[in-house]
Amino acid sequence: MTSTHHLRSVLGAMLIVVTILTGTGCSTTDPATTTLRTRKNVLSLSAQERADFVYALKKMKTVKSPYDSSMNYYDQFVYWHLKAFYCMGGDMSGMYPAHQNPGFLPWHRVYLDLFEQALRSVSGKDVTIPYWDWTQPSSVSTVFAADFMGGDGDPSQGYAVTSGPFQKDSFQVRIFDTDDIDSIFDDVDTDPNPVPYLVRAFTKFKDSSVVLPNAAEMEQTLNIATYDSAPWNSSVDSALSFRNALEGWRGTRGDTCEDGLMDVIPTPARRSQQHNVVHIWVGGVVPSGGKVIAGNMTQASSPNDPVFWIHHANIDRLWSAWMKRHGRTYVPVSGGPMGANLNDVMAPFSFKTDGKNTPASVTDESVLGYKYEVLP
Ligand SMILES: [Cu+2]
Repeated sequence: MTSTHHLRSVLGAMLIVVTILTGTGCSTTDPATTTLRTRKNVLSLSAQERADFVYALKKMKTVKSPYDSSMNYYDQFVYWHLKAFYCMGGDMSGMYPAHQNPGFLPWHRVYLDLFEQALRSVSGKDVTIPYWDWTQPSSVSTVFAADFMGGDGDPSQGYAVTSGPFQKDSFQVRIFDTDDIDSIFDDVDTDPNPVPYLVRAFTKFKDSSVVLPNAAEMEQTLNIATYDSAPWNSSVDSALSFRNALEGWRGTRGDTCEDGLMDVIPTPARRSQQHNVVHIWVGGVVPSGGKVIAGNMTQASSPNDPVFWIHHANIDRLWSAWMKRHGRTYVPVSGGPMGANLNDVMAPFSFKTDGKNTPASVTDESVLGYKYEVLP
């Protein structure tokens, strides 16, 4: 009795201390928000956090996929992303609603969350996917440091990545775009480049170069008041579509199925923006060995390059930032491409038993258990 009473007194005293602590300075006392995982800016990571993230990424290559035992867990995600560009049944019906439509943001949100959960389970570490805010000029040297994503490709070795944890012979690429798949982001013909290592050609786009989006361009995108508009594809006027402006297809005349792959019909003035241009900036399109090749980030199988994850965490963060400004609204409710309507189940995520596989179910990222360190 005495010991129970004593315990109660101790607990009572602790509660008072906790109340005082939370009462001073900390504005939120909602227990639900205190348990959210935080996706941090890459610039905020400690050396240990960088090492843990790298460890988890590499561990994914050593574990079998629970969805398909013929491939490893990392490659499962690459395969889903590549398959999202296939025209199912010869037209665009039945495709995964991952690109060139309103589902771009919710599809990648579910996809990244599944990947984050996988990173945590295979590594046993408390990791989240950090975000790369490419509008911060100082971010480039941190992202591509030798203890994180490694550096640019080496032109004398076919633009192979030869530094950092994912360098040639340390990180194997196994899922390749098929022969018919061209560089997806700016409609340029590239030769198939099925090499088992990462390829990067920073800033190089044929005989010109590209730059990362700046803060003013990001602001302009975040201020577009409408989430998306008909015809719900890559040809929507960016003034009427935050999604299309952020995805970066400005200057296309729509989408088509060509050689079994979803493609865009370009206008002469076309130039990729925002999300797309970051893919091109990392991967590049370059002459190499008598061919024109695209780096991994410029291909449909872009998640082969781990930079994909930190880039897309930032895209997901910008969606959250947009909703903070304009409300948690999503369109279309109906009448859009299959899988991209508000309550459609997004393929291939029908296996999820938690119901978090429709656009409506994930507009609030906290239901997936995470938040961002800072929203612009
Ligand atoms: Cu994607």
